[in-house]
Amino acid sequence: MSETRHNWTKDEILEIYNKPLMELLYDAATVHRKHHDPNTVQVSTLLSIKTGGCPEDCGYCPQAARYHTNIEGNDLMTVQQVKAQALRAKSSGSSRVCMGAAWRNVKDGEEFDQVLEMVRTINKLDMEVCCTLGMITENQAQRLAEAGLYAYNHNLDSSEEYYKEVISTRGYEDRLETIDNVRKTNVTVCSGGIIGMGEHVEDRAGMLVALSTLNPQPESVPINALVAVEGTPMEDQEPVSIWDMVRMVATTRIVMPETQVRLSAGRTEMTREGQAMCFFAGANSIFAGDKLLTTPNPDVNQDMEMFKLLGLQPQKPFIKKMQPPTVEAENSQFQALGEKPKWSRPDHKIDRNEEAKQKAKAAN
Ligand code: SAM
Ligand code: DTB
Ligand code: SF4
Repeated sequence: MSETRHNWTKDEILEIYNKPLMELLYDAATVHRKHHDPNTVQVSTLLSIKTGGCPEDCGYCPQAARYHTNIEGNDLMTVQQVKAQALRAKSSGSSRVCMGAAWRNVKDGEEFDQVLEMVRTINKLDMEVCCTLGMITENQAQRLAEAGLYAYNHNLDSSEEYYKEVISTRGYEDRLETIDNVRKTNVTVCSGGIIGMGEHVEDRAGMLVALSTLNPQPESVPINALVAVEGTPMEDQEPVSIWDMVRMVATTRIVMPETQVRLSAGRTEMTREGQAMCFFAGANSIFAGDKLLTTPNPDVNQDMEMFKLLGLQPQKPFIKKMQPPTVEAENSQFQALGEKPKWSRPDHKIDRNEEAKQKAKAAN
């Protein structure tokens, strides 16, 4: 019988997070080796299939059109480009590809059809395929499932309270609704967040309450350290300390014992010793390749050297769940509905975002 609990409280999670470090590490490592092979780490590759120009105002994100960052925007990639990149990732040891698009939400039409074809193509390469495309309806989630999507990433990012300080163009309930739409299909849920955005430890615990009380819990939880990008309202945030990262990973592992915990953005700032502590504390996945979506990431050869040093092995795909069958487009049960989903647009402004907009205007 599963020992996974779905009733964690904020106080309980804070108590775990604040334990003396050696005790926290020991507890997390004990849970980790009970549910996972401690010497195996999944290697995933990120592909930014549509970059920049996003209408949202997520305060951390270099792809938001309103923040004048130095990233190169791109229209949707072709299926052939995506296939070539996925094959390259597979040959350098990746078992999972995560395709990201700088969209607020998915719209039915040619571009979504093209993404469905990308999903079918990568699934046929025997790799886990994940997408992160913004908000989706249940019908869109079903269409992705039929195309063979293995996972959908949609982060809660922080606690419900702090979320309002970071994003004003959508609400926490919109995020939960998309996660719920994914849950109605056989696609697995990937949802986590970012630390180092100026939130309190209580917000980190609040996010872990929101994730761990989902039933079932997300199969995958990425923990990102903020990459503070010039031009975003968070450009001046101090890098998050490795000790906070280790505590966050360990606490995530303890409250979500079966999930894949992903040591995600921010690894360029971490030493090998720091990352080794994160693996010991229960992280069992990394994103490899010299770029995340738009920001730098360690070189894959450096990562493979680290794996060798630590005796870690890259994980094979489809360990937790069978490979999903791919339904060809002509046999699909689900079609474009062209529905107009009712996503919310909360009625508030974020001072820090307003300042960033003014600064960008003045600079032009
Ligand atoms: N547009 C989609 C959405 O927001 O759901 C998908 C792409 S979005 C870039 C995916 C995730 O990347 C965000 O939810 C956030 O957690 C993470 N992310 C974006 N910018 C980041 C940054 N500067 N540092 C750390 N994580 C970041
Ligand atoms: C996630 O939680 N982290 C990844 C993945 N899911 C899509 C994205 C990190 C993006 C970091 C900023 C950038 O490179 O643009
Ligand atoms: Fe757009 Fe996603 Fe970036 Fe928010 S995180 S601005 S929704 S690309």
